[in-house]
Amino acid sequence: MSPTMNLTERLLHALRARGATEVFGIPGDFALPLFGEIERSGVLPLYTLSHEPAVGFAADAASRMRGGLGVAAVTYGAGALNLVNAVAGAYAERVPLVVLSGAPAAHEAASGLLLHHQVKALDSQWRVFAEITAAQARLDDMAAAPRQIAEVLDAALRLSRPVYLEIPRDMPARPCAELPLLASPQPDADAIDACVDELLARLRGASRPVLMAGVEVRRYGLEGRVAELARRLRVPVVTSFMGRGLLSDTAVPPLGTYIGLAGDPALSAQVEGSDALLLLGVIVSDTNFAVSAKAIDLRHAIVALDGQVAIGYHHYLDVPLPRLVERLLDRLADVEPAPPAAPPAAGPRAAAAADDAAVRPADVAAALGALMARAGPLPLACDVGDCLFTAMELTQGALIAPGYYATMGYGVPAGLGLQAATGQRPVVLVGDGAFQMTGWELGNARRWGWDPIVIVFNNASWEMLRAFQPQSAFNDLGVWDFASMAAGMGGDGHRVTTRAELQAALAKAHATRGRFQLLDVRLAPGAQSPTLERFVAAVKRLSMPG
Ligand code: TPW
Ligand code: MG
Repeated sequence: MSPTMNLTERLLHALRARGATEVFGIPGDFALPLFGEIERSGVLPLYTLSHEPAVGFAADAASRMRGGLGVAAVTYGAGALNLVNAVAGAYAERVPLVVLSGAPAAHEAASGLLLHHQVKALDSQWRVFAEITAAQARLDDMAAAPRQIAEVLDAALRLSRPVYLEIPRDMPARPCAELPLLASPQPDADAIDACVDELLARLRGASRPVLMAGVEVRRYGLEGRVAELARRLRVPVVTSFMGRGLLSDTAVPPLGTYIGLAGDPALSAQVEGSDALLLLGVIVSDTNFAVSAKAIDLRHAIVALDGQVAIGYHHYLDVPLPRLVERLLDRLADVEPAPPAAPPAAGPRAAAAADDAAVRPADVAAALGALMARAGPLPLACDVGDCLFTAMELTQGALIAPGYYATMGYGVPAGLGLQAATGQRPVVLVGDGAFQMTGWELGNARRWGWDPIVIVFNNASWEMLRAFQPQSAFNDLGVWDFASMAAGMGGDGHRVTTRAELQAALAKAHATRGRFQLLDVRLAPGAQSPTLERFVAAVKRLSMPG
């Protein structure tokens, strides 16, 4: 007999067994008993933050960076509904994020009175989350709860999508039986074989095959296996926008990141001219394909995504990516793998200049590239804005960013989540507009022992929007003095206007541990990264009639 555990303890052990290493959260009265049990049991550390969007982004980042489940705990109504955008982003970008929400107890719901935090009906929140999660359960029946927890958490990992657990406030401390071990659903092996046959025939008949690795390769922990596959298939490898950084430490370092018209023209031509483009776990979207979705003829592509494979017009409906990759490797067991390739030259092409010229985004990429070349790679957590295009100019360091769903506000909380989950010190790249949304969360860093290096691309502007619509005055944000705010939040601020100051501040920040370091980089007005300039030019060209 296993020792008696309560519902919260069972849940936390189940989360830990599926890779979770911490819980991020903000309590409320409907969630106080749950939070009380999380703290008392000590099974996983609990990190509270200031605003629920950050709770979601931090938990998302923790999962993206280390694999396994991310966990966000909130209260019913006002708390949970504040989390919606972050969970939607996790759904869109395939992150197995677990939402734990407190809720009214059954007897409270039966009182006939409206409860505080209630929207329209008591299950309004449930219905909102059903739309943006892949599995849901309300844990209000202790006989059913063990199986429900196992099913929902297993689904999160299997589907690599967020899930939702609602925990009425009278349940967290109730005794709970052990969770069952559930068998995972078995797809039809013959169908997978047929798919593999067709896929290999298509590749063998091609003269210009290319393999593009996407975000699901990381989510399912397949990097090493896909590298092996590429060596045996002897096809050139690139990554998608969302997959940037994938395979860089393997024997088949990618030729680069495909970003269509915004990227390297030779690489784009190779991808778009391929007669057998194998897209492994690539989210096929306009950002991933950086405005040239039409340049890729999907009829000549092989798309493995979301548990399905499409080869031209043939669709195989139940082929999970891990099974597909394993079966392909089985078939290629006798093939001699290609010898390991040398990694491509690291770092951006521009040298990191240290003079009195005003800083441009490309200088930030160059300075970071030089720092990483000197001191080793640092993981990047990136927001949406020109900082994300600038990150594309850096080849070192792992990157987490909402590259497809493109929500602002991700960078700072993601950096905190990354450090909580892995212990690694992150570099956060964030625009001034995005920093205004969630930058405040840095105030939590000292309490939890985190010390990210935060680089604010301060251009007093929603510059990405201005790039598309220069005539609008509403994109002006005015100059905020972020450097001065750092001290009050427990960190060090550095105001940077020249390239020499950038080098000096970055070196100082890197050498200072134990306090967050904020570089308030005052960019030259109107300065954009080369990648954003190409992106905007391409979009304008494409949207011109004729
Ligand atoms: C939650 C729409 C996309 S880019 C952008 C906006 C408002 C401007 C970003 O300004 P920032 O960076 O951070 O100063 P930069 O380099 O362009 O100057 N609300 C959310 N997400 C998105 N994507 C938007 C609005 C948007
Ligand atoms: Mg800006």
